[in-house]
Amino acid sequence: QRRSAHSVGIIGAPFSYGQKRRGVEGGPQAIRDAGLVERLSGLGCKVHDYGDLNFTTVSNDTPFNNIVHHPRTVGLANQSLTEAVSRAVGDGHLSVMLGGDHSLGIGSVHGHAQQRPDLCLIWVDAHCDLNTPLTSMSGNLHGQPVSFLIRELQDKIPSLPGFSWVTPCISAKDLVYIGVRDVDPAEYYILKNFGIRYFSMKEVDQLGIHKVMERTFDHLIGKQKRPVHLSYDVDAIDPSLAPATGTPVIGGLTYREGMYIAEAVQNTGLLSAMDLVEVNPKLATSDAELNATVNIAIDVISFSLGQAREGSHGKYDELPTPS
Ligand code: HAR
Ligand code: MN
Ligand code: MN
Ligand code: MN
Repeated sequence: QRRSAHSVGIIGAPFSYGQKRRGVEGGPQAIRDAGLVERLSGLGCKVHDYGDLNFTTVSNDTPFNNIVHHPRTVGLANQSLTEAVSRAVGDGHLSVMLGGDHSLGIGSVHGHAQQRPDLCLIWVDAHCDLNTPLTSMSGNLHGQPVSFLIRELQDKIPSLPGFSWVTPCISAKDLVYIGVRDVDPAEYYILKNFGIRYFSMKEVDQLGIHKVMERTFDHLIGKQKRPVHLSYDVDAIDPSLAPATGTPVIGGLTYREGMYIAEAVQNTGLLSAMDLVEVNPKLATSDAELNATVNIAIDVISFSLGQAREGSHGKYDELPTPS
């Protein structure tokens, strides 16, 4: 079957204040330089590049509770991202947000939900990013974005400076994690007590990635079709394959598992927005490490948008005949 070509809106989000390692703000540039737009055009996508957002660093951005770093700067960045994603989806594009650190998940999902309030969320990550500002041990907001998004959790979320605009936009049942293998105690408590569906690397081993995706879709879109938001943290992939990232965790997805997830999401026909985050070019110790990580990022996006390992239709309706 011929896939209908996607109209894709690319939003660069060069932002790093959701964690402490500078360099991840270089992700969008590195991913563009390696030829993202050309790859997507080659797939038949119509690409509109919105360029990079201009983020402001708020001065005197003192930590919340002496722990949570840069709350105003992170809040403001996500506020402008939410507008950008909402505009892209409103313009009729499939929104592709290039991070930047994963605190940007707040604005991306929130902006998507402005246009598609019935969306569901697939979070592919070594981490759950589910700490609240009161449970975070690192103080890094990239370990907390999902806690701001879940309705049932809101009476546990303190008001953070810079975050007054944030409204939760999904329920616990609208979310599935894939690939997790580094879960903090408070995150585990939330997973269990709020009934959040998750497939850790243990389940990937136990079930295989095919059944993991089958169960993911049964849970999220088994009863009724609705828009899918795919938030893909490159650290979900094993660090031997994608080393240039800030919080690598051994024992991750293989290349084939990582791409299978993307292909399976594409095959639902319901993908409406995605994020590719946590590529940090400065943490590559060689050109080979940088290229490997950036190429995997581009592959994840391409497979999510219609590239297929089995090949795909497009160029040939009929074979050339010798005259
Ligand atoms: N759970 C830890 C924390 O709260 C580590 C989070 C790391 N997060 C990311 N994004 N790299 O997934 O800080
Ligand atoms: Mn993450
Ligand atoms: Mn992660
Ligand atoms: Mn099957």
